[in-house]
Amino acid sequence: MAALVDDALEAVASCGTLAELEEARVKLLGKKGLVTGIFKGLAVLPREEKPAVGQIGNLLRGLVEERLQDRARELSELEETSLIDEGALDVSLPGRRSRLGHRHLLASVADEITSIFVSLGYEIVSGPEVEFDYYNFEALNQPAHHPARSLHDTLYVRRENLERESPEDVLLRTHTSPVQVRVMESRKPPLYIVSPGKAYRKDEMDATHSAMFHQVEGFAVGRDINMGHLKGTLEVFVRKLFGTDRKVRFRPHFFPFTEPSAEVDISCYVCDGAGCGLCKGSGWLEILGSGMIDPNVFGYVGYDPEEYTGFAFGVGIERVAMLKYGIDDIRVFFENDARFLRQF
Ligand code: 2NL
Repeated sequence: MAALVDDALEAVASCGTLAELEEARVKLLGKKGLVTGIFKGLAVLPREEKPAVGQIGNLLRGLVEERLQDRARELSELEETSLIDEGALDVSLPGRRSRLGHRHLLASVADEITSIFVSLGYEIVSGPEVEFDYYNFEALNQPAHHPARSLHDTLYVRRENLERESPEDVLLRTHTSPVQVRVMESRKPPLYIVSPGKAYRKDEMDATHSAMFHQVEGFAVGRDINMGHLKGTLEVFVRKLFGTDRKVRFRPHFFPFTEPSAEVDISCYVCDGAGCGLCKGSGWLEILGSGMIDPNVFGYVGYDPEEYTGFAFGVGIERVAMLKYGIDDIRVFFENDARFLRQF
């Protein structure tokens, strides 16, 4: 028995390569191996000898496994050293550096916009993306059947009453204004709020449309807030975002929730106002929509329109990001192709 053990351990120790070691493992521990043979032999032994021989078999198996592992470690170290000696493995080569991840372009543009308002003293508020019709439309001066409230453009989660549009209808918000309605409903002026977030429309996706998009809306409400405050604030904002060499203009517009309303344009940075493909010949690029909050909105949130006035605005993040970074297809923001994302 002692000779058997010596032979087994010698068989392991004498292996010169990992391949030889694998052969030795099969010879010793494999199905037809030496150690396995001891256990097979138990069947023909007298009952009283079985425990002792079984115990020896177990000890031998444990010992052989241990020596196999030790020898494997020695041999792979030897192989590595000889690879280095031959010059096949250059351990002085620098490692492969993994690229550091970073924020999505839309997230950093949204941050840039909200930070400008935070620097002006505004507070950031967010709210639900699944909203009641009441907060998304009704309280924003667009009651049922209002022409500006097109069923075709809204993604409904649940229609309460299919005969008529109802304020209990549940939908995916079409702008982040409902967050602001909720703030006004629960707090008293003065309020200076920005609400960044996702909004949804029932749009086919193309180069300029996406069913999910991002907005930063904001508003200021207090006593005696007037159009001059709107102009001053938004002019500062646009200058900080696009630089002081852009001209800024306010152009009359219509929104259901503001009166009067204005869109804000900057002089085209491609042609500097001369007219080109980007600005479609006008020399101007539309940046945001704004206006003085309609007194009807104050009625819904329980403010006295004789006591309070305010302005509000909405900025499309995708549009601003596309203009700032010369991107001509909105889909690249959502395809998550790393070759696009890592450019910014
Ligand atoms: C646009 C236009 C706008 C507002 C958003 C607003 C919010 C409340 C009350 C009144 Cl709570 N107005 N938001 C006002 C004017 C324009 O967004 O073109 N956005 C991309």
